[in-house]
Amino acid sequence: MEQTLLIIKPDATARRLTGEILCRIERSGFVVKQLRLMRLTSEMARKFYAVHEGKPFLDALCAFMASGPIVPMVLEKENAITDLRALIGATDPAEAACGTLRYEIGENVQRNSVHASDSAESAASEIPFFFEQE
Ligand code: IDP
Ligand code: MG
Repeated sequence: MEQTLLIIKPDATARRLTGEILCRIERSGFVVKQLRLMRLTSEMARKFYAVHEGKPFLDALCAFMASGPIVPMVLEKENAITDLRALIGATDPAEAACGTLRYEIGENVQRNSVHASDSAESAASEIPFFFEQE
């Protein structure tokens, strides 16, 4: 069994899509192992997105991530990391495949509704950012 981190971003909590996203995730075979509702400061967002230091979109991304409630969660499933990336779709909702979460509910390349770890290394550092070891 593999674990990965999903975050429901502020654009989705603001539109009250948390339940719909959770429903899609559970129907796709993921087990919710840990979950919380919280707010980030932009400083915390900057630490979380340290890999993007120097990118032109980073300041706006951190302000957006601090603009409202987020729902980070640990999900478990076989091949959880790859399968969750497939379920959420491409970063830009305009380029995301039909049927993916970002295609269906993402607003634009920044306000794309969800974050998911992109590798085993990312999951291993992103899960402890939000959750104690179970
Ligand atoms: P990912 O979330 O699909 O892994 P990354 O390239 O890791 O995409 O970017 C992290 C987040 O930064 C994206 O989910 C999105 O919110 C934001 N972002 C990425 N590229 C752009 C851009 O070109 N303009 C504005 N925001 C962006
Ligand atoms: Mg990424």
